Amino acid sequence: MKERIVVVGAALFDGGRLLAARRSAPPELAGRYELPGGKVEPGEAPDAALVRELREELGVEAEAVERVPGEWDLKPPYVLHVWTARLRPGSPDPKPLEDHDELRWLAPGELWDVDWLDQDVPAVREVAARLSG
Ligand code: 9L3
Ligand code: MG
Repeated sequence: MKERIVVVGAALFDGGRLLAARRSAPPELAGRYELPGGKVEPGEAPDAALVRELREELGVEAEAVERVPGEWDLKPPYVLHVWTARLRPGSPDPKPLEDHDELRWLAPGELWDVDWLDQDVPAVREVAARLSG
């Protein structure tokens, strides 16, 4: 059986806009936008990992809403799962802390205005399809 490690990415919505976060590292990914998130730790629930990653990366208090169907290959052994998420009442606004250098809130018509990581494009497409459908 092939080991897979799940990376969770957040489709974080606020007021109908989707957050896109520009990576500052590693060099081969820097400058491209992603759905923020990271690796699920051993024994950790994926939705808990998402909340933890958003707290660490953006300083927000968020909650996972639902899994977006699909699984997208990253650099082996990683695979990307995406969850929709929202800010909890009273959460600080997201700030780029350690892993990002720019954040953008994208209105539905602006989803393709940023240079998404190639690996995030199919996931964003799925998020977009569910928004419009
Ligand atoms: N990754 C790709 N798309 C994403 C996320 C959150 C992560 N939306 C890739 C980048 C790294 C690996 O997964 O190669 C682990 O992510 P991180 O822990 O560096 O954020
Ligand atoms: Mg990350």
